[in-house]
Amino acid sequence: VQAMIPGYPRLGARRELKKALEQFWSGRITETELLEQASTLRKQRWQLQHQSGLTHIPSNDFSLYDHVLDTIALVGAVPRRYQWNGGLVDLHTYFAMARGMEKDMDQANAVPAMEMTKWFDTNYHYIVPEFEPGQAFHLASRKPVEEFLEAKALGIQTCPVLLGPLSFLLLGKTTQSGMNQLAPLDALLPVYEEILQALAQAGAEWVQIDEPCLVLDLDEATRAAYRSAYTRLAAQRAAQAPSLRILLATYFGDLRENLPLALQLPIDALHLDLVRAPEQLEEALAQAPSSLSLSLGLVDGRNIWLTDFEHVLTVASQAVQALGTERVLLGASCSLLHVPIDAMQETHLDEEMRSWLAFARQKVEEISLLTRALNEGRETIESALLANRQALESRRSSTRIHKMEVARDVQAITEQMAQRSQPYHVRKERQQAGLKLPLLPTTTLGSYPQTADVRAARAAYKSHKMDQNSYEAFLKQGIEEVIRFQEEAGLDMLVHGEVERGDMVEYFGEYLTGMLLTQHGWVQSYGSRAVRPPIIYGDVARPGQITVEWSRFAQSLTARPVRGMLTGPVTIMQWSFVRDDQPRSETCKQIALAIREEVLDLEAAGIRAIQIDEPALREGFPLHHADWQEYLSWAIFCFRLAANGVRDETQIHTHLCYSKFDDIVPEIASMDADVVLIEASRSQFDLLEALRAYRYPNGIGLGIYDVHSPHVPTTQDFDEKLRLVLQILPSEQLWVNPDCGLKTRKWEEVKPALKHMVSATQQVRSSLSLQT
Ligand code: THG
Ligand code: ZN
Repeated sequence: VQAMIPGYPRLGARRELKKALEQFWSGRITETELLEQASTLRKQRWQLQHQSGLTHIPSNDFSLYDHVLDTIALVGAVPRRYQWNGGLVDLHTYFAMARGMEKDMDQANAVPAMEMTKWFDTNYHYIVPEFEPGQAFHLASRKPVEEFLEAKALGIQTCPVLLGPLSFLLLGKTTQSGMNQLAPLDALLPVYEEILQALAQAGAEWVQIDEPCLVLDLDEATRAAYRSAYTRLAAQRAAQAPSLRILLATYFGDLRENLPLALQLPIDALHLDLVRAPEQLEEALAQAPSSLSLSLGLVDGRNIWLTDFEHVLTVASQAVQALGTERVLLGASCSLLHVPIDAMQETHLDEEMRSWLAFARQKVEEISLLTRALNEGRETIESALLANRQALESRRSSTRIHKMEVARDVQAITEQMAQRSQPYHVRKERQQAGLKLPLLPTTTLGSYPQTADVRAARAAYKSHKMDQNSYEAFLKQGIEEVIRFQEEAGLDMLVHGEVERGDMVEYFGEYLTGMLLTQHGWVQSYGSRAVRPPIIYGDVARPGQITVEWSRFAQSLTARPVRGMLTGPVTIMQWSFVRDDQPRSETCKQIALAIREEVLDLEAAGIRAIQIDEPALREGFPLHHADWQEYLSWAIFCFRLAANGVRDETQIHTHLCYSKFDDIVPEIASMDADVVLIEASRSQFDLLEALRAYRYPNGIGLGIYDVHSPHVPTTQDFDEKLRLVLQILPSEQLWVNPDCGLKTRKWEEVKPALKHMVSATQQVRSSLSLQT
């Protein structure tokens, strides 16, 4: 039995890569220095994995930005606008695709970065490849070979990881509508043949080809393309690299009707995610041809809990019995990219809590131990088995996890609690009687620029260098500035600006029981950016008010309505590590009850509109369409449970972003928020059409200011956009707002942009009133 992982985190235990990248981008270190630091990081990863006893050690799983972008560079699929000269893709071109490119210092002439989107149902974002009609490819990077040789020079034989050709195409977009997504396949395969041959020549024995798209619903044409592509690659291998073996990796779900296909592909090993989809093992064992090995993804690559050794050994032993030790690999369910690096760095946790956790380093050790038990007998890891059993037992029976009151409150949830007492049109009038908003009300999403002094003050407060009174005074001043600016800009509904919050999920995690924050538990979000997901370890409850004082203070400063600002239960859960000892739906209900209490306290404090953000609603969607209904039934219920305890007069807003929404308009409607503020900068027209076609009934704020760009739109720009939207949706329904929070923008950009947004709205309002 071989010990494997499909990939390892890249940023480093102290986010060394993030720091090196940001220094390089700001010109403080040279390209050589950046590459040296990256090389040092890779060396550390390999040595650690090697010393722990992994036998299938990945290479090329490292990336300076993103592995899909690496693949774009590998096959030379650089879009024309980056003015690449066609040779090897240099670092300048690589980062231009990732981060955009300035031309002649002229902002208007800048080429924006390539689009980013969510990697399956994770919080990781990849760069979306673009394919044009007649797309040409050629080998334009030697990264996989270089990294393989780099490890080899350290005396470590690695298994290079490539994103497979089908997943690469399926995850991309075509530049011409109607173009077949798989049209470039024939042109692409020769580059894969070339790279496989180069790897074999360099001495690679195994290559891991990732085809995560095999866990999606595929049509017959796509399945046929899988068959023919892998058959072609196998024929070429037989001719040119007969000793090279292919491990085809799938993860994040079950292959379902693609399983027979995957088992019949001419490959040497198939990796299955047996954490997300344990049930597929039985069929795989029964149907695997005798030439195929199975790689058992039994250690959870998406969560941070200690592995249940007995469970893994039981399952893996079945596989060994069926296939023999030679044909079994044991490993993580997916790349460890999605977990933090080392639980031992969390020194603020007590010993017991830490013993429940396994981050990437610990998982590598678990896999090595378990593999040893399979190869050399259980007795060789007896003390580890005992420690594992004790830690699991301490978690199972801990009084820190179960709270009687929470169980009781969840038991008492009724359908009616999730239901507003009146339909939208009745509520709308009652809300308007108090809010007295003009036609096309203007507002912003929640956060305002978080300047260096805000971050410095928060850091000083957290490290006890600033006392509570000074910090609170600082925050109040920040809130007052944001309120005064919004009044001056002429916005109709105000927000307090969220100066007191860092990451929205971390913020709520800090105040809810049953959730714990880490100090170093960073997980890459995109490029150099990372988040620290909280760990939901126990029953979640709200011990006291969280945001109410800040909202009350903000409202006391102005006569205009100030909206309360909360994160929704689905998003808090989705962006945290969740319990594995109860269904996600239960965890979500607990969070929903906690947020509901906060909503009701905001209402009682005189807040007339409350926004409950659910930006992660979409990414939580199951990968198979057939599972959507089950998810939606509890996820949307939890949102409604959090939101719908309020009186008719209280206006509920929600905000959705980071994804495509035109295919879930009915689901959005079933959330029954009075206003949905929705990001539509990417496929605005499709979304508008979908909303119109469905006759979406409630208020809609379509983001008409793209906050992800430094560009400041003019009044004219906003005016044109608004009039376009008004051709499709009725003005009585529309709000005017940016498409996301303003946290990462600069005040110099935000101030003129919002003023232009308001003046364009005023122009449009007066021309509308002239027409009637
Ligand atoms: N919070 C969480 N997940 C998210 C987002 C979020 N996922 C989607 C999207 N927003 C990802 N976007 C970002 C944007 C910026 C950063 C991270 C994710 C970021 N992080 C800082 C960094 O890496 O330097 C660290 C932040 C900090 O110091 O707290 O800039 O908003 N959970
Ligand atoms: Zn947003």
